[in-house]
Amino acid sequence: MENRTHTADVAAGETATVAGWVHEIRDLGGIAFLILRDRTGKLQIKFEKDEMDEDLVETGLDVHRESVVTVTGAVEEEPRAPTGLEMVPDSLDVLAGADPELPLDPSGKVDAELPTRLDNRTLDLRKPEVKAIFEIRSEILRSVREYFRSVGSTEINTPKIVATGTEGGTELFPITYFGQEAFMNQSPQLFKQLMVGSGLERVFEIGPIFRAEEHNTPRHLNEATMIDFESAFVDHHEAMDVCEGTLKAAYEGVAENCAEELELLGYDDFAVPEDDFPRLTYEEAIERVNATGELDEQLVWGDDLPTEAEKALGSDVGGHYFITDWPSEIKPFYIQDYDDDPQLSKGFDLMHPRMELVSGGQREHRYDELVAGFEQQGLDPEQFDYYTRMFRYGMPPHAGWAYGVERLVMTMLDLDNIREAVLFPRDRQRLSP
Ligand code: AMO
Repeated sequence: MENRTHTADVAAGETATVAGWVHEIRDLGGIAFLILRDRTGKLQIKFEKDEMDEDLVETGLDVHRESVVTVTGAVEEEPRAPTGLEMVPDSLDVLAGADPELPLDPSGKVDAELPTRLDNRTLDLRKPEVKAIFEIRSEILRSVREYFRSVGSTEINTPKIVATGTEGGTELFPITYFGQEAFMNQSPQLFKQLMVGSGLERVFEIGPIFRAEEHNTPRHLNEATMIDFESAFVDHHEAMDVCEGTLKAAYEGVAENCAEELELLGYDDFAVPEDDFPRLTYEEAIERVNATGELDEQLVWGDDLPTEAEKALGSDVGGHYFITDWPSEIKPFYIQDYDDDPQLSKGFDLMHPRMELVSGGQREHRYDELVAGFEQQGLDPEQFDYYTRMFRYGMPPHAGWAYGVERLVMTMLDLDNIREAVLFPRDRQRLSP
C-alpha cells in the first residue's frame, strides 16, 4: 500500500490512510471509538454517529475485533486520546474480517496458556510484549552478525541432511534420502571444522540443528537454532575471547536498539555484562559446587554437572562464567586433550547462572590423534572419511564453539520456558504448527 502511514507517523492537521487490526471498539452511545493497531502502535478513530455518514458508522462499528481494515481521515489533536491524536474517518474498508470468536485474546485482557498461544502463534504475536521477544531475537542475530564481521569471520551455510551424526549417535532423526538412510544434522561441527582448513579460515553459521532428545524440559527443543563459530590459528582461550565478545555484542545491541521492547517486557534495569567472565577450571568448578553444600551428593572428578550443580554454581558466581579443562571422557572426540595430561581436554562451556549457553574447545587437528579419538569413542573412522581425510592435507590448529540462540534469548529476557523464544517450537508433543 503506497499511501499507507503507520500509526506512529501520523501528524495532526494531515489527512492520512492507516491500515491494521481492529484492537477494540468502544461504543459510548452518541460517540464511539475504534482503536486501530499496527506494528508501530495504535490510533483512535472517532465516530460521531449523528454527524457522519450512516454507512460509514455501520461498517466501522459492526466490524469484529481483529479484522483488518484501512481507514482514511483527518488526524486531529485530542489530549484525551491515548496517543494525543485521533482520526475522524472519511472512509473505512474491511480488507479481511475476523470471526467473532477468537481462540485467544490479542489484547491480553484474557490470559492464555502456553499451548494455546503456540497453537495460535499468529494471534499471540499481535501482543506487543510477545512481538517484543522476537524483535529482540532479531536484534541479537543482527548484532552478532555485525560482531562476526568485525572479527573477520565469514558466514557459511552447511548441509542439514547428512550421512552421519557428530554429537553422539543416539540423538539423530533418521530420514530416507532416495532410498538411503540419512539424518537431520545435529550440529555443523564437522563442516565448520573443514572450513577452517579451507581458504576461509574463520567462519560462522546461524542455522537450525535437530536433536531427537527424549527430554521434555523448559530448556530443550528438538529443533533449535545455533550460532556456530570456528577459527583457524586460535586456541581455546582465544576462542573464549570471541565467545565472550559475541555475548557482549548481543547485549549491547539489544540495550542500544530495543529500548521500547525492553520497556514493554518490564526491564528497567537491563544490564550489559561488562566485567571479564571468570574462567574456572572444571576442578575448581566442582570444588566450588561442593562447597555450596546445595547438593545431596558431593561431585567427584569425572562427573558431568547435573542441573542442580549448574544452578548452585550459577548463584555462587552470580554472572556469566566459563568452565574450562573438562575431563576428556565427557567431551567429544573432536576436542583436543592436553599433551601433558591426556585425561584433561581443552573443551569449555560458557554458563549463564541459570544454564549452559555454549560448548566449545580447541580441536584435535593432528590426523593420527583424531583417528585414535574416534576409536576411543567407539566410532568408526571409516564413516567419517570425508572429514578425517582433509586432516591429511594441511589442517591448521583451530578452535570454536556454538551458542543455542533460544537459550541466549531465554536467559537474556529471563523467560521461564525456551518455547517462548522460538516461533514454532518442536518438542516431544509438538510437530504443528
Ligand atoms: P552442544 O551440544 O553443547 O555443542 O550444543 C551447543 C549449545 O546449543 C544449545 N543446545 C540446545 N538448545 C536447545 N535445545 C537443545 N536440544 C539443545 N542442544 C544444544 C545449548 C548448547 O550449549 N558441536 C558442539 C559445539 C562446538 O563445540 O562448537 C555442540 O553442538 O545452548
